[in-house]
Amino acid sequence: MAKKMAAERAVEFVEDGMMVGLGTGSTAYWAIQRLGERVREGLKIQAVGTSERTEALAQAAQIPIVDFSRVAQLDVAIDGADEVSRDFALTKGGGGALLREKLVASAASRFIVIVDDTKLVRYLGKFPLPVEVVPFAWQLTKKRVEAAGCRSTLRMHEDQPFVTDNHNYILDCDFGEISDPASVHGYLKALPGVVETGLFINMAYVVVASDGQQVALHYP
Ligand code: ABF
Repeated sequence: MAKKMAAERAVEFVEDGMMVGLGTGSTAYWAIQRLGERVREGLKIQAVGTSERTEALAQAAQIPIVDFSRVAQLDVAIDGADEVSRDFALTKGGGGALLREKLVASAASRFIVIVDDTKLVRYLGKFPLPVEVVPFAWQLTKKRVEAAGCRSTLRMHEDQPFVTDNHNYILDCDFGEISDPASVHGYLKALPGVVETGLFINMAYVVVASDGQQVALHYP
């Protein structure tokens, strides 16, 4: 399976003594499973998770988890993505963990994104862009976000607003094609009430796998 192949290729970058950031999602799941196998074979690593679920999966795989507050630098972070554009910009946050994922990615010497080829797009935007906002005055923030040229929807869970691990809300924003992710990100981040966007720009080594073959892409 392509996701598993991409994940196992990414785990090859992990060496003894490393501090590893672990992401969320079904592709990152395979990276955690493979890392757990290597830990049981003797690999000595420590890891930080980007969500409570990730930490639980890592502990079940016997990967030693440490609190991020005790970590200054990560050697490698491995995570999935919702979309990867031709110039390796990413949309992330479909799982609602984008803030912690971006903090972990930014702390890593090498941030490796693992996807199957269904995630590759010419331009970002087919997947609605997740934007994390504080609950206070979120409706005002929503109006300002939409002035950037999108239709946005408050992410719900059952019949309540979805609440992130950081006690914030998520607006899922449909911009159509995002040809200039950096300017969209910059505009949104400057808005009061916006905590983070799911745009990850010029951060990632991207490992793409498709059934039957495997391609490792690096950002330019
Ligand atoms: C995390 O997992 C999120 O940023 C992203 O939304 C999701 C991708 O999940 P999957 O690998 O299951 O497609 O990386």
